[in-house]
Amino acid sequence: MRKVLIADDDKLSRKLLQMTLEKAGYEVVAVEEGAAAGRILCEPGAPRLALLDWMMPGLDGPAVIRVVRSQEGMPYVHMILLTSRQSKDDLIAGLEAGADDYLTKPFHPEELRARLHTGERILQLEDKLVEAREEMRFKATHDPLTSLWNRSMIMDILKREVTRAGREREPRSVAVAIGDIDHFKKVNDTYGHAAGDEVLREVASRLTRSVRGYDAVARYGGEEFAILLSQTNAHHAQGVAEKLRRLVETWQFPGVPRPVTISAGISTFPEHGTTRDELVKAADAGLYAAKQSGRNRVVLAPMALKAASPA
Ligand code: GH3
Ligand code: MG
Ligand code: MG
Repeated sequence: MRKVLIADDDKLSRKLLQMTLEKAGYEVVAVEEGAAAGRILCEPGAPRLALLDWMMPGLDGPAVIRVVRSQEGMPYVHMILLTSRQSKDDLIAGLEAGADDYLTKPFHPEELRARLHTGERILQLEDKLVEAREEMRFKATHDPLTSLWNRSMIMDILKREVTRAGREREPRSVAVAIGDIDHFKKVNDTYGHAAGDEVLREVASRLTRSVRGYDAVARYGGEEFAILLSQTNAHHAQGVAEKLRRLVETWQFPGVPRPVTISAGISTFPEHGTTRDELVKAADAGLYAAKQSGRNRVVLAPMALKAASPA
């Protein structure tokens, strides 16, 4: 049922409003002062429609509106001021406080219902807009096939994490792992692209399930994955990557008779570099070495890389 909040200190007017709205099918929450209205409208699951009397003891209508509008991250509330004031200056002040609409008392029941319908239409549009924005945000930061973070997002996350780790008095270690499916082209060529896609999805889901909630897993390229392990040293990162490698190796993908394997390279902050790009480059070098030495293995980036890179 649609919920609406009424705030009016005048008992008769409040009862009249309540009756009219209940008759029109609304669930009514009625309060007699502004502070209660402000509190209720800021609670989770609050009514998204509100009729606020202008003049109330304590917080008046415009003050309630200001309180509600100052909250961030809340669903939009459509607020209508009830006023016996007729002066244009007053109305302008009310709208400037953030009111969406106003009704003059004594109200006309049909007009009241029509105004609330307008409010509901606006809320529906607002919800659609928020949904579309969320969807766009998801699409901009995630890979469509696996729903993992995409490359640009993991690059942002890595940069943020490395910068943060570098600021600490006692530098925290951060590990970066880059994994690549071995001979993936053959999987596609032999079993078809759809089977290849399934393998990518399953590898993605295994990687996600094997790390902690505050680690980040991304699809870094076609069949490449990047993992950020926060507060993780080289020894621990190697253990995690090794576990992931085995998890993939031992999985029998339906429709893919031969085992699917991954190779991975690992680098750690601050040992292999103090910037994101140095760490990515080092992890890539580890991956290259893993491929060169026979695949299906995890290789910690050579330390020589840092010594060789310009300061
Ligand atoms: P290596 O062990 O050296 O990594 O060999 P590889 O065959 O895995 O590497 P290569 O780079 O030669 O081939 C990668 C393949 O990944 C080629 C490309 O068609 C496939 N690929 C990339 N993205 C997708 C995708 O979204 N779906 C599927 N099915 N295949 C993909
Ligand atoms: Mg590959
Ligand atoms: Mg590759």
